[in-house]
Amino acid sequence: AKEPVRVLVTGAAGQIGYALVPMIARGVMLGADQPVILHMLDIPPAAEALNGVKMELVDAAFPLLKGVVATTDVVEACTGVNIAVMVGGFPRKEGMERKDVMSKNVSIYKSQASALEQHAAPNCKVLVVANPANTNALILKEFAPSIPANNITCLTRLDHNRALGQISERLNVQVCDVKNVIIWGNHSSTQYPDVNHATVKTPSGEKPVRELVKDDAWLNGEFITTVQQRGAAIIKARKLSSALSAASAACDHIRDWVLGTPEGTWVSMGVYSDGSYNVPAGLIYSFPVTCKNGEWKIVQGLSIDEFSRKKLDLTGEELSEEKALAYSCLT
Ligand code: NAX
Repeated sequence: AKEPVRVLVTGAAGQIGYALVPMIARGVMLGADQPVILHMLDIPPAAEALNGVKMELVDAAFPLLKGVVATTDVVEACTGVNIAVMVGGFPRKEGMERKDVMSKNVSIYKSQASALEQHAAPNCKVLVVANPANTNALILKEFAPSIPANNITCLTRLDHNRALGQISERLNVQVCDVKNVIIWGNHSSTQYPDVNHATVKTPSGEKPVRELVKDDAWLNGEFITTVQQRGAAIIKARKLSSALSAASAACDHIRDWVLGTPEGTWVSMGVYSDGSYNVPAGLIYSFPVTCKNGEWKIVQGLSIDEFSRKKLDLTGEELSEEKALAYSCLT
């Protein structure tokens, strides 16, 4: 039998946490043959609710779940973890300045970075979900210098999956037959959902999405804004932000990273930029990646037209500004 993997979920008493922990305990994230020990962290005001989640995990009698640590102590939470999914953060409240929200998250991610660096298992893989996801991940990277930069990522897989979903609905095809969309840049409304290399599996082979949709105005307009604004549309409908889709995307992100992407398929991940596609180095930016043996690699050599170039640059500029704002909070 396999040794259990320790998975940390911060903000585990929250909405996404509540959807995510049962998925992990059922093997959705790491596979149906991989035992797990869940480490759940939240803050003292949520301690009682967190304990309730722990009770439900016990009550669910998940065969793969070999233990549960539920704590408000960040060191206890981080000790020995192999995977860390960072969902906890400070949400933007009405009337708050952007800088104040950034400042709260910078201080959270700075201290959690140190705890992970000192107490996590070697080679721990980190996924930041909490917003501003890219910049929180960058702060985490800066304050955990002994964790390899390539081990620190942020979630744009939800945006990627939303793009697949929109194409599948538009063409009335199965979502599993659509692949290789790309989310470039920030997990924010400046993200660029790109279908220029996306394909659909048809009875007569793989066909480009553009050739099948036959409506560039839609693909360059409404499609992009629908994906960019989908989070807001969910809030409007549910009066709560996306939770089950975010949890599912977090599982997809870690599963593909650890177990690999299928041959010929790429996914989107927010990763530490090396200057590929002339994106400024030193940002956590969403790229198309393939994964193998637990490592991601940016897909190289894709053609970028003028329309796309502008959009890649715009979302990169926003990330550079966020980075500057985050650094200004440190002093
Ligand atoms: P909730 O407010 O329901 O849950 C957040 C939880 O984090 C709360 O239980 C809170 O007590 C806890 N928390 C706060 N500070 C903490 C700290 N220092 N350490 C540990 N826990 C802490 O929010 P939820 O709807 O679950 O969303 C969580 C985060 O995901 C938010 O930042 C949200 O903006 C972000 N999202 C990111 C997405 C992405 O694709 N990257 C999509 C979904 C989601 O909007």
